[in-house]
Amino acid sequence: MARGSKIWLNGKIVPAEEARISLFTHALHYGTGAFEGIRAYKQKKGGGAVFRLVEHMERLHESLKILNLTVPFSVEQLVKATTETCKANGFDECYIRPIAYIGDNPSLGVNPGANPIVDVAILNWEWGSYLGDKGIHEGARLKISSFIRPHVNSAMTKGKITGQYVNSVLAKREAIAMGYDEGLLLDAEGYLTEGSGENLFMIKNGVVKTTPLNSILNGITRQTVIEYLKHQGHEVQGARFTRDELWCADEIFLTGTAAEITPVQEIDNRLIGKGAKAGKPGPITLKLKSDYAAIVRGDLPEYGKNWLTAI
Ligand code: PPE
Repeated sequence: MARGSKIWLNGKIVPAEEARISLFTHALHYGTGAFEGIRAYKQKKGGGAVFRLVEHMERLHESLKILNLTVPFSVEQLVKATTETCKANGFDECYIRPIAYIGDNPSLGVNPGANPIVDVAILNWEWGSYLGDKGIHEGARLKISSFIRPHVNSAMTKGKITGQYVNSVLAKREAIAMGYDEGLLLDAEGYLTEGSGENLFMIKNGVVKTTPLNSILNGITRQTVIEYLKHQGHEVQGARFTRDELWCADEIFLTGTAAEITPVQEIDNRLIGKGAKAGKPGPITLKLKSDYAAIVRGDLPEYGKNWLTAI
């Protein structure tokens, strides 16, 4: 995966090897940062564009508000910085990682003081299928994780906060070590929440359900998919469900910027779907997957007129 040779750091584009940070960085010790994951795509009409860039930068601002940190750059400045960074790296299509964190702060300790130093960087790299090429085409194999999504008063679920991702790393590595592609986390009461880095949808008898917002990240891909499915005439419910309801679904898919639309083949050694179709991506998932690929490339203009920011 090629990395961009340039990084945007606190307002300037610099060579990646010069963008170095101190071991006294508060966020390294305590996870006091927030980040985003964004994708840019080559457009049908030529050139590249960033998908839902404004919404991602607004969520970054909200994550920093949750951390009670002051962001030194406006959403508009960050939007401009992102397209400039992609341009500087010569990428039409790439993954984009903005990150804002408490830097080399005068006081290193849990208490960062009244006005901690917040540094902001934007990185680019090329990133293929998040759950592997087999996962994106044939469907991913998932396992209910032994790790749970922390209680809503322990993890601030609306924030994409760096320190909180330790839980995701544990769940992901456990799933991989057990031979699966991804782990699904339950909440403290035993209901499904999401994957280590994706939101979760299930379809049964034509009704689409996705886990409610209480304990999940409010995924931007999830919002896109809900809007798309409603527009296609599907009923979409934000509803809690258990693992046994999930096992018996007709179709399951994961959504996320990195994961895009990834069909699910199997959960806990049970193939999803019935009869000859068991373990194969279902019709709603397949159409969504190809339409999503078209939407992000500006090839289905009836969706999201303002979702693409040209590079
Ligand atoms: N839940 C979690 C926990 C999550 O990390 C993501 C994104 C989502 C849901 C989907 O959100 P959205 O991208 O807005 O649709 N995960 C990002 C990071 C993945 C990583 O390994 O790092 C991503 O997809 O970019």
